[in-house]
Amino acid sequence: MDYNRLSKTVAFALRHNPWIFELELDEEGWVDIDVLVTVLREERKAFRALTVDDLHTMIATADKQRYEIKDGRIRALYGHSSTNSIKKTPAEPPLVLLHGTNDEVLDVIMKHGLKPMSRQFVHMSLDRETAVKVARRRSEAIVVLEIAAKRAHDDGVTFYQGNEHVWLADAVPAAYITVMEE
Ligand code: HQG
Repeated sequence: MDYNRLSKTVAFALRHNPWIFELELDEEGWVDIDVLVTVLREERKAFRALTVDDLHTMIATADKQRYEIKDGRIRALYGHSSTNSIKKTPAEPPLVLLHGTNDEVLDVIMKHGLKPMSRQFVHMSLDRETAVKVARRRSEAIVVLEIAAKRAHDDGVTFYQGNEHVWLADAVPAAYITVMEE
């Protein structure tokens, strides 16, 4: 089993295009794990022998905590497209969060703030290493931004926790952003 490929297919289904598999996510993004296994078996040749155990192994061996399994259901913890309206519980963020991005969009971000773009939320991380990795997906010319998360939260910006390392927000105004590393 190619767990990396499986994770990408599950992201496609649970973050971006559930309707392609005729999946109906509930408002928190959950779907019955047996239903997901059945549709992936039917719709993807590479996964025609897929089992629930494979999904557990995929999660246990992943470099990041992208999915959660609970009470026979599975969901993506972050990364959802703006077309899927996922309800998250607001939470108090740490003092500071980081966002890695590329040099080309720095000016517009420093002027207009961080926007969710094609996703439902802006994604930020607790640690520099994650922020750098996120940024390097797109470019070598990266910047790491520091978000005054606690101050933004106290001023009314809503934050949500994705997983242990990833935090989310609807948007982050420029007033809370400084360049940490360019
Ligand atoms: C940028 C992956 C112009 C933003 C990653 C980013 C992460 C703006 C891009 C997670 C902007 C959106 C999310 C503005 C933000 N003007 N550009 N006002 N505001 N941007 O992919 O944070 O491995 O939607 O800086 O590792 O890069 O798949 O977000 O460059 O955790 O689990 O617009 O997805 O996780 O890009 O990545 P994305 P992201 P997985």
